[in-house]
Amino acid sequence: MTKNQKLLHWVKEMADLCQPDNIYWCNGSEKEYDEMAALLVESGSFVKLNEEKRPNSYWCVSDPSDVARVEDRTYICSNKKEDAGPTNNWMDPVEMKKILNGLFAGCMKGRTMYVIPYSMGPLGSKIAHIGVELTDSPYVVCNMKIMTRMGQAVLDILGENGDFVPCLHSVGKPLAKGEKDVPWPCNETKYIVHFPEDRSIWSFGSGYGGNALLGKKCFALRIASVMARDEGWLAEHMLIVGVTNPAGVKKYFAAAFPSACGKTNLAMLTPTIPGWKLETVGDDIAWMKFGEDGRLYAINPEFGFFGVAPGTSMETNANAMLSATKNSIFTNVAYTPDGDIWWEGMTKEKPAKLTDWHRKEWTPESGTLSSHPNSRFTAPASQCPVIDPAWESPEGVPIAAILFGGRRASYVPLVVEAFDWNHGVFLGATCSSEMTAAAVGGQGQVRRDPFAMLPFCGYNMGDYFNHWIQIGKNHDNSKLPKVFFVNWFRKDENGKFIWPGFGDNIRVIEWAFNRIDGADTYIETPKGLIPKPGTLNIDGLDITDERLAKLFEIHKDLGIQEAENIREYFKTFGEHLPSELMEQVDKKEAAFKNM
Ligand code: SAT
Ligand code: MN
Repeated sequence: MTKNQKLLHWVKEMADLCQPDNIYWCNGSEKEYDEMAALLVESGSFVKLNEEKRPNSYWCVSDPSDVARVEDRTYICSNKKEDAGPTNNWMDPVEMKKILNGLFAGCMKGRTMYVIPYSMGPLGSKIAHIGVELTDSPYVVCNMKIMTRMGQAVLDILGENGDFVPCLHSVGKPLAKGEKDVPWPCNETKYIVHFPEDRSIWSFGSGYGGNALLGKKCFALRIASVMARDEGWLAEHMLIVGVTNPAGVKKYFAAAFPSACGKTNLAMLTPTIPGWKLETVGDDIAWMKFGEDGRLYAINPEFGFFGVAPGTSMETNANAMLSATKNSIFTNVAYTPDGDIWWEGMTKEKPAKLTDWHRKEWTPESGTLSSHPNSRFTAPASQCPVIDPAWESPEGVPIAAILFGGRRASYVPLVVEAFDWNHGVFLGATCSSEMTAAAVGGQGQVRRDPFAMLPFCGYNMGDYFNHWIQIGKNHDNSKLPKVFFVNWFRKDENGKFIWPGFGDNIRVIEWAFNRIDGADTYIETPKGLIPKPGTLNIDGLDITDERLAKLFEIHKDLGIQEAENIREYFKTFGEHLPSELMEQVDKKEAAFKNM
């Protein structure tokens, strides 16, 4: 248990508000997990998978209305609207607290309030931070057990006076006396609210993913980005990988990509070129603080993967598949007659019969998707076959390079290296992706997603850009990571991808790896440094020099046009935009004009 007065007071206060029937403090043991899962099986929320096929694993489907993060219901309630900035929803914190106090009053009646003390990052690491989530969802408890280090060990570290981020969560469905629960309780009304000045989180009405597992996007990105700004570090939406070259030299990379750009695949990539090795530290979030040697050290604050299931297969990402062979939870995928799970893309051949994510019988003739496009596996990171030996190191791993990426069919080269730190910040700030036909906004339209942080920055994005600029001003630039921008998705005039992608992306990483050591393998362009012809390793690839050149083609007119588009985009941040970034636009435009 705990003697932490702040925690004890807060739990009491929240229990008085939410009025649960019981309060249960999670100890984090396996026994507790099994009991919680058994409870969920009994209530019809979980189905235990065939023990021989997938040991200690469960299938679960959500309410069809509660399937993804709700960005339009997500708020940053800073005292001043300006501090939330133009990219976040804002409401006055006093107003919002009134609304929330109303919604949370009595919202846990008939349920148990679970207290989940959790550490984001290895226990006791100087880079880690502690949160405590109060929730009335045993599904959340089970997922938090996989996604974070949780339980009594965290309370021990918290001690009597330690600080934590309070995270209150309710599915928002109190039970009347004798009322039978539904398998996936939730509420039509949803609020995912962050108070950056209090460093607290209130989430109501959803039980799914980032809405409910509050350690992830809510704490590790939105609240942590504010902490990082105030304390001089970085909380980023980045994977972390260790890359070892054939000579046995190892370097760590962090990388930020908007969604649907192959981030999870890169995090667990199987290299196609001999002698190269890639190991996973994290697949989604990086916390980076400066070490005494002036270098930036990163931890993965998470303990598991909450990965998108559809499209994941032994061909596209064997390491993700192998991570989820046991001790995992599957949400909104399909259930097979022999007690296992399946999703679109897992195997070439579709199973003859399934139970789909609506719990309806499904056959290939059904003409519907058996699994929701945002269906997920929750799997322990320790089960990843290529997990990095240092992934739990409390000191973190030294980051040698940062990659930004996007999905752009034209114009953006396969890889460019930033001229310097500020240019790197510019590349991060201008991250963008073309939307696919399925997404609102229309095909080909470019959506800016700076640093892949658009829905995850807990303060004014202009100030966030400035925080990155200040990092460069306040630190020895020779020790800062080198910055690169990559685009695996350039297409030819027939709409076909030019670059093979997947495991062959290691070739781009090889070039970057050697550039970190100062290899003379670049030429300068207005967009940045690109590989000198002949220096990108294409051994064994079926690609002509002509097609390769297409991957790096730049156009004067498009360059000038893009500079103008970025200038307009930057203006949306008004006075919060650091002048250094406008200077970058001017430089880029001038370089293109001189081309
Ligand atoms: O639902 S989560 O926010 O946890 C995952 C994601 O959207 O990337
Ligand atoms: Mn993510």
